[in-house]
Amino acid sequence: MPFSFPTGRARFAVAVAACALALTTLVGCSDGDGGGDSATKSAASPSAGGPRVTIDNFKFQPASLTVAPGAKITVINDDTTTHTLTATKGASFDTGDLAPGKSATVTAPAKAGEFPWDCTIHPFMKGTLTVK
Ligand SMILES: [Cu+2]
Repeated sequence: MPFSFPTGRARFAVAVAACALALTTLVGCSDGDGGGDSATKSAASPSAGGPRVTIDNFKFQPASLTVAPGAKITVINDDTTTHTLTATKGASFDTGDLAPGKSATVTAPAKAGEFPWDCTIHPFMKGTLTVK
């Protein structure tokens, strides 16, 4: 017999053991980093304090945002496709193409007013920035 059953079985057992070990290590690692990671993430989201817009499911959230003149706005693409957040009138802020999972920072105009934006790839996606 070219194929030896016990050897195959032994290999399988080794593979399973290696997997289990890798899994344990992985879980151990993510447990260890987990706290740090999620702390970093939540620090980057609400506790960072800055205004931000999240893009998800072809929508800007929030679709209208009020900020101070010159404020830095973090734009996060949480969607599965590329989007932009681009001023359409009266201002020139633009994230450029934002791949899924990427974020960018735009600067609000220094003057008060209402500045509509859209996604240049999906013009039906709209929002408004109010500066005051
Ligand atoms: Cu889009």
